[in-house]
Amino acid sequence: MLEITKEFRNVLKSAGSVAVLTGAGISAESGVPTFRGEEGLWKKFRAEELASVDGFMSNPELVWEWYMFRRNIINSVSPNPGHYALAEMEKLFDNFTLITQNVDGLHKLSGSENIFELHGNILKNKCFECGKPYTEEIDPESGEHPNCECGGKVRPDVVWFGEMLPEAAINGAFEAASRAELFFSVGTSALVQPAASMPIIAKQGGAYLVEVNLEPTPLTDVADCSFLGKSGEILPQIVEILKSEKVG
Ligand code: BV8
Ligand code: ZN
Repeated sequence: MLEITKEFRNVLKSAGSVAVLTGAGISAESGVPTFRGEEGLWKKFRAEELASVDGFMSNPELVWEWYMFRRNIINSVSPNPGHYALAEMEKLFDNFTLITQNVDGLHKLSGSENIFELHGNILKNKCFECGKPYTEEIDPESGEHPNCECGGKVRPDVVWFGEMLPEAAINGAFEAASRAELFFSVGTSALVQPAASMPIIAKQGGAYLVEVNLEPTPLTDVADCSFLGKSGEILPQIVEILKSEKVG
């Protein structure tokens, strides 16, 4: 069973408002490639090159191919125990906010409710020009890249590098981070901004900061406690301890 400090145990017991930031690592055990792991490369291209306006404008076919490749994976995977643990955790606190960098929709699928998707949703499309959602089916095999009725190019409804994050999501996430008494950073290399500043804002606001990640990150030294390991194994154990404290 996971060993936790007395201090963390007390925070678990007493925390009113809790926020969690997740990254690609929480979906890794579901089979979704992360960005910086060895799978971070796709046909020798880096995510930063493909998930960008320049990348799409210079080679829409290649970028569409990458998104279709990822959509096929995401349509074939399921949430893992790490996702389900966060959905259960949400029910155990009065005030719980899930902030995700992931675009795979697995948190919603696993039952989490109060979610801010900072970087959009890979399964949705929109018009590059007018931003209108594009709801027609796009056949991945067709190699076609439809245009919106306004003539704009249709693109995946995700936030690319250099693009602003959705206002509602970013404002809601910053607000939840600043008033959190307990903040978890799970499965993220804590490099991409502005998401990576959320744990820092929480800490500056007095939150107890917990990291759950497979490897050390820039947050590890800042965190009040850091669990190095798989989120699918660690989070369920934290929830078990939380449940025993709530009952106790
Ligand atoms: C913005 C959606 C500004 C798309 C994504 C220099 C040049 C250009 C830009 C910048 C620059 N410096 C800073 C920037 C800003 C830039 C940025 O931060 N760049 C980084 C690379 C330095 N940010 C932006 O551009 C953002 N926009 O700043 O706008 C602006 C201001 C005014 C006006 C206009 C604009 C937009 C960023 C959003 C980009 N979109 N995704 C898509 O998915 O296709 S980012 C994408 O990468 C993900 O969404 C995610 O956020 C990020 C990857 O990070 P992680 O999730 O952390 O994944 P990673 O693989 O890195 O790490 C996984 C971790 O999990 C690892 O540590 C691993 O050890 C761990 N792990 C693995 N398995 C497990 C595990 N942990 C636990 N259990 C396991 N089983
Ligand atoms: Zn349009």
